[in-house]
Amino acid sequence: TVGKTITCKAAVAWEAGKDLTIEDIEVEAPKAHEVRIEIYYTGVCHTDAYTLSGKDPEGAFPIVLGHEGAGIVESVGDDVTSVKPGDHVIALYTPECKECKFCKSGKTNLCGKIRATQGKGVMPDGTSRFKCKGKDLLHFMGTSTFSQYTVVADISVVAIKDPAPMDRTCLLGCGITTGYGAAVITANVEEGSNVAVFGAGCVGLSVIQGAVKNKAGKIIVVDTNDKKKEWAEKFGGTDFVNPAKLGDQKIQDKLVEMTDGGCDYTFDCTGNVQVMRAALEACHKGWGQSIIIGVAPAGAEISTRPFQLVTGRQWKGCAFGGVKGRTQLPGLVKDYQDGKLKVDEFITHRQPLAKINDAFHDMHAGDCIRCVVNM
Ligand code: NAD
Ligand code: AHE
Ligand code: ZN
Repeated sequence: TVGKTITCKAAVAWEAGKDLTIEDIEVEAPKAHEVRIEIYYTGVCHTDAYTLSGKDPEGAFPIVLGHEGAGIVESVGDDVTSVKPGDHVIALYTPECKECKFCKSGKTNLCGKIRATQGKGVMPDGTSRFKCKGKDLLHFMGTSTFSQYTVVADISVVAIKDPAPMDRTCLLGCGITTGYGAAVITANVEEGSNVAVFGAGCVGLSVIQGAVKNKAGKIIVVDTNDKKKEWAEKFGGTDFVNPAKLGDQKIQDKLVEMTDGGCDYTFDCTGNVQVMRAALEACHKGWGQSIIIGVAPAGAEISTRPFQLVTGRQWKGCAFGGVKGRTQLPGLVKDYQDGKLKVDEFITHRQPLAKINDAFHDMHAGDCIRCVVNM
């Protein structure tokens, strides 16, 4: 059966560095193993701004951005068994096919099944489901949540069986899950261990939340914006350091001093490669681990003296916190509903779709943790 094309509003990024424009776009019906979702709410993540800026080596235009969305399944293509029309869902930019080498490894949440086409901005069959003014628009991160309707692969969506407020749970589609998972799954922070979190945006504050859950000892939050001190404390940070106010002392030296030899776990939630270096060098000799979460611009590279690794510090990284979306995300929604996971606290701004550019401006103003866009 072939469904109908839907015409709806979407925020289109026509070219790098320009504001999005609200357009009427045509969204084709889902093909086999595809799902069409009516998006109700989407968050705006720093990564959307990063790709829009032109600094993402995979970024191409015109494109429908957005990857932090919740909605309701409108229709499904042939052979879709995991979700059905009417299901409340969260879109997954890290899909989970449960069959590929990656999914079966038990070592990673990265799924290999559709990564190549996802990176090119097309559906797994190599084509787009979006059209505007006669032109194809690219998909983004397999999700494209800045559209009232989007089409995703069936492995890129998870149903949330217990109804939960989508205007909040959308944030579990990226920022909150990423930071929380990085602490609880990727690092698996141990009780009493000392943690440093660089960058107290949605991702960094979620790392704090995960470190608190795992009963970390010190949770030192490092941010160049003093306004983040209060935010860090609200989420359970025990100390706050503004690295711009240390005079001649390097931030890594300050952290080593504060933790009797270095941190057990550090997290980069800034995307700045100098910060990544400091985070690695702030680790304890012999065992300290530094987890890279931030996304760096094309051409940027990390460096440190190899001696840092020879002497037992480890560099790691993760996408989506190491969380397997279809298997583990419903559990995080349940934790939220049971009052065990903070979500509402991250929402500082709300905008209607027509004002989505304001959500990007809010983000750059430095007093926004997350802006949720009502589609
Ligand atoms: P954000 O902009 O809300 O937060 C970044 C914070 O870092 C801000 O508070 C800022 O003041 C602080 N900061 C900037 N420069 C700093 C410096 N030199 N030292 C200390 N602090 C500094 O961003 P976010 O949405 O929380 O995302 C954080 C990063 O994580 C981004 O790079 C984003 O692209 C990336 N990200 C990665 C994943 C993943 O799966 N790996 C998922 C989501 C986001
Ligand atoms: N396309 C960029 C990298 C962007 C990137 O690392 N994205 C993260 C998610 S950020 C969410 O806010 C990710 O999922 N990475 C793993 C993957 O497979 O893309 C580049 O440098 O090419
Ligand atoms: Zn994101």
